[in-house]
Amino acid sequence: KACRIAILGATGAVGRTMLQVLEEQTDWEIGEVRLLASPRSAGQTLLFKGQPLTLEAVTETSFEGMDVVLGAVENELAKRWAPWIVKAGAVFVDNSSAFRLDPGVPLVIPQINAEDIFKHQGIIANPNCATIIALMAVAPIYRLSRITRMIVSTYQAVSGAGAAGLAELKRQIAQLEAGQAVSAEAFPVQIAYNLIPQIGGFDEQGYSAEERKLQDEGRKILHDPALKISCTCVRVPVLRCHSESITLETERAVNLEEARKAIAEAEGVRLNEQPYPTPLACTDQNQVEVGRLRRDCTHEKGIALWCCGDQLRKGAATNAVEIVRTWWQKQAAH
Ligand code: 11C
Repeated sequence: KACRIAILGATGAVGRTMLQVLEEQTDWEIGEVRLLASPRSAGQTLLFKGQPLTLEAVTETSFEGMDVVLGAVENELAKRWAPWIVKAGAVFVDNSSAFRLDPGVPLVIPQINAEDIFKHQGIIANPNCATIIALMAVAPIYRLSRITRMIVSTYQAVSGAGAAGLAELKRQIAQLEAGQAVSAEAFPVQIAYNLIPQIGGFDEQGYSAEERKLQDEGRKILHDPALKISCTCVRVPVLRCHSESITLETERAVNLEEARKAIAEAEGVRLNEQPYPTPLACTDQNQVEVGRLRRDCTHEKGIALWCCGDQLRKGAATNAVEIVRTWWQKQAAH
């Protein structure tokens, strides 16, 4: 049976990437694809397998007849439409952060905790992009020995903030080249030729929302509430692909050769030490690349590494589609 899939928020950076990733699926059957967006975009078309698909304005009946709805909208809209999706009998695979920490909602990276998919009650959450990329890199090591502590610094591309973030970097560069004043709208301050150590608002401890997500979501996905994670999330003037520097401590000492082998053999991850992953080289690929593997010289059970992943693909669309595929293929097997 073919899986009927709607994309809620089909015109955004993540929604468009979801459509592209669906187009690339070959080992399971996708039936009707329905594109849902705001009334402003209704009537426009996007190509799917060479055929134009017309965007429909989302309404309370838009989800009827669908098996799955892929969510690529902000929290408020995800909350607005979730009850209607569930009522229509579709599974909502949501990329917003609205439901991620809800105990009744599985938060899933299929290569790490696929079994959680089957505990869903209508909604499955897709994790934050920086969280997915970090966990894809460290999970192979975690499987060798529990990780007790992680220190993460992220270097996050502007497209993490959607199409508006991309447009802002390009516009500011053009304005600076033309000797014009720049204005900041998508980011708190100028991003062109700059770094911004803030993604989301700060809490009372001084962590930003993005940093909190990495901590809270990482613990939930690994089923390890005691895992200590501290991070600094930084927006960098890169168009696409998040990069992360990670230092971790394991319960038992893991030697580098073991770690390398585990990373090299892990699904969805590529070990790249020739010479190292970069965001440009990892752009538009589904795999997360890991390199710069070395001993942390400050701790006997410590390992340091560097990783890059396309946050629109594995950090968002690819992971969401993999959740659907895992769920659908198991359904089909019964
Ligand atoms: C960014 N990671 O790069 C953010 C965007 O929780 O899904 C994604 C926010 C989220 O700005």
